Amino acid sequence: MIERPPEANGDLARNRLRDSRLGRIEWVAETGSTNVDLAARARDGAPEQVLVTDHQTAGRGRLDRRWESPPGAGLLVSVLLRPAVAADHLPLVTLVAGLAGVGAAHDLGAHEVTLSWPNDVVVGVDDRYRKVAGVLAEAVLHGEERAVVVGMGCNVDLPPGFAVPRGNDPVSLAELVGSPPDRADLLVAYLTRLADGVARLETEGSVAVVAEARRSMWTLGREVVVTDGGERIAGRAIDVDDVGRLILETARGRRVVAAGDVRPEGGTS
Ligand code: BT5
Repeated sequence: MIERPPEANGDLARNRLRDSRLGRIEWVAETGSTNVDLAARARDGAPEQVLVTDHQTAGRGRLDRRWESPPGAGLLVSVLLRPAVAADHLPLVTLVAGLAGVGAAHDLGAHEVTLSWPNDVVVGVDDRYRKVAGVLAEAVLHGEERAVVVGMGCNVDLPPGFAVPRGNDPVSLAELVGSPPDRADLLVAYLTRLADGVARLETEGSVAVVAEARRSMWTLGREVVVTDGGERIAGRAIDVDDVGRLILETARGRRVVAAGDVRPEGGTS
């Protein structure tokens, strides 16, 4: 559903986030990928800003996967951040953004939404999950400068029968709350939480982010399989460490995982 023209959605969000560090917002009808667009701007030295679109023709997931979303069916947003954090804390931006996505879904009434480490916003169904949103954070190094472009695709109102590859089971906020939320409201909720989360990361380090991740993570306490490149690690997810890595208890002892895809043991979702 397209609530209003993109410029009007952009005006609405800009007005409501006038005093935020993320108040520089542009909402366009269509582009290839908002992450690619903002990465190019970051390399040109652009300041912190937000790009939203109704439709992407080449939406990206991690590892060159695709993010699919029919026009108007999702919130497709990228944020160019220049966080004042140490390089080893940059991966925490993925968690901060995922938690902002979870919080924004709660703000709009989808209280069952949670985080699947490291980048999926999900709803647990028995031992599986359905994917509401995905986060893609990419570092951009240019000269001495460093930026992060963090993109989120969130399913707002998917058409019946919408399916994606790789065994992911999409679900939309409309299905969870009974009617499609306004994407400008969702954007404002998300950016408000993202700006807060990044500010906390800058001022307090990882403590608050990790504490929130421990509270809101679907993954913790579950038997999971993590695939990272060719490696497959099975174990119980027991914690996240102070740089956001997942700690697994495996048959061969503890393993600390920095990246990868997490699936429930024996599951495909
Ligand atoms: C992600 O990757 O989940 C990150 C997605 C980030 C998308 C945003 S949209 C705005 C910004 N601009 C971009 O170009 N990208 C970002 P990953 O964990 O690799 O998951 C990708 C997988 O999710 C795909 O292989 C599909 O299985 C599944 N998928 C694709 N579209 C989906 C959808 N609408 N809902 C649920 N799952 C989906």
